Amino acid sequence: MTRVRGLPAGLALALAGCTPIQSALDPAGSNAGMVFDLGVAMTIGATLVCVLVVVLAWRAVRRSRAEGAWLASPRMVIALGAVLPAVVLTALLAYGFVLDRQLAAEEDRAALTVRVTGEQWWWRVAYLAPDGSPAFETANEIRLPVGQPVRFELESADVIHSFWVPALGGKIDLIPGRTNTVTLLAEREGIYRGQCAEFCGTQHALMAFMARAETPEDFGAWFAAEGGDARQPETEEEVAGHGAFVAAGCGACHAVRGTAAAGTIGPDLTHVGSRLTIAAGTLPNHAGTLAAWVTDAQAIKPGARMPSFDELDGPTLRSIAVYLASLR
Ligand code: HEC
Ligand SMILES: [Cu+2]
Repeated sequence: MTRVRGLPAGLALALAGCTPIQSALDPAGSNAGMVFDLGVAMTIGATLVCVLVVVLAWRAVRRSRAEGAWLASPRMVIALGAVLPAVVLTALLAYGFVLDRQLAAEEDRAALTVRVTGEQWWWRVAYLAPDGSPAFETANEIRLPVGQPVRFELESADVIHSFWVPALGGKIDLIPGRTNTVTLLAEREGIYRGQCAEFCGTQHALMAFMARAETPEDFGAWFAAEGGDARQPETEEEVAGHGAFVAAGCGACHAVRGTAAAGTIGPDLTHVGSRLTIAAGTLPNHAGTLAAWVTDAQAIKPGARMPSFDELDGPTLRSIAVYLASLR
């Protein structure tokens, strides 16, 4: 596919801000590439029309009334007021149709389906088996194989959210009671940040996720491991942490496959230790931040649907964090 690369570097930088992992101006996939191309075409078209209008207006005020009469002639009014907009808009519409057809063709090739459910304020992620039943569940992170289109089924558990990974594709709303779909094809390995793009409540800004595009081999290995049960606690501290996890009642809301914890209110924690971030992109993921989150979730993300467990003593909290971090 051809791609327009005409954007001046300074402008691109100014628009891209400082986070290259979340930029629609640095497309890493075909869907994002089409959105980018359409954006460039519209920017160029709008600039040309704008220049034309400014030049004509300038000439009209510079000339005397008699000399400028040609601008107000019926022929000019029809040409600039009706014909030009019709031509420009029709061309854009046709271009949009072509892009739409290309996207639809990609959906037909998708072999893998991922169901993403927006929740206040995190992402439930289920990889589906070929028969459409969930093969396994995870949260707040999506992995996809480079070069293979992946179909996303987008749903919401509560209010309207919007699924957007700028480097991989356009935004699609997650609407309660309906399933929207989008197909994304990552063409470049990398870690791309996604963000809820529709205000969905107080913690909307802290509703992000990571999309990791990997080689098909790495993806296959991850897929096989992620579908399996949780790693058993081994060290003394991990065993204590698992005990404290059970005692504190975390399993009422969280599932850890292979253990008695089978809650479905919060994110699946079976392999939480292998994720890059916790609490939907709010904190990096390590034992320290896990401990902070468990003891003080309400300070870190006020209103989140998880209580702060500030009654846990230091060693207990630490053991829970070490246990969670070991769930790779
Ligand atoms: C009342 C239900 C509930 C209970 C009880 C609960 N959690 Fe949570 N937990 C949640 C919800 C909901 C989230 C998602 C919050 C968000 O990001 O907005 C969450 C998020 C998390 C995360 C981050 C997961 C991720 O993928 O980013 C961890 C880790 C976690 N909880 C651990 C625990 C531990 C440990 C306990 C017990 C001490 C516990 N939770 C008890 C509901 C609960
Ligand atoms: Cu949201």
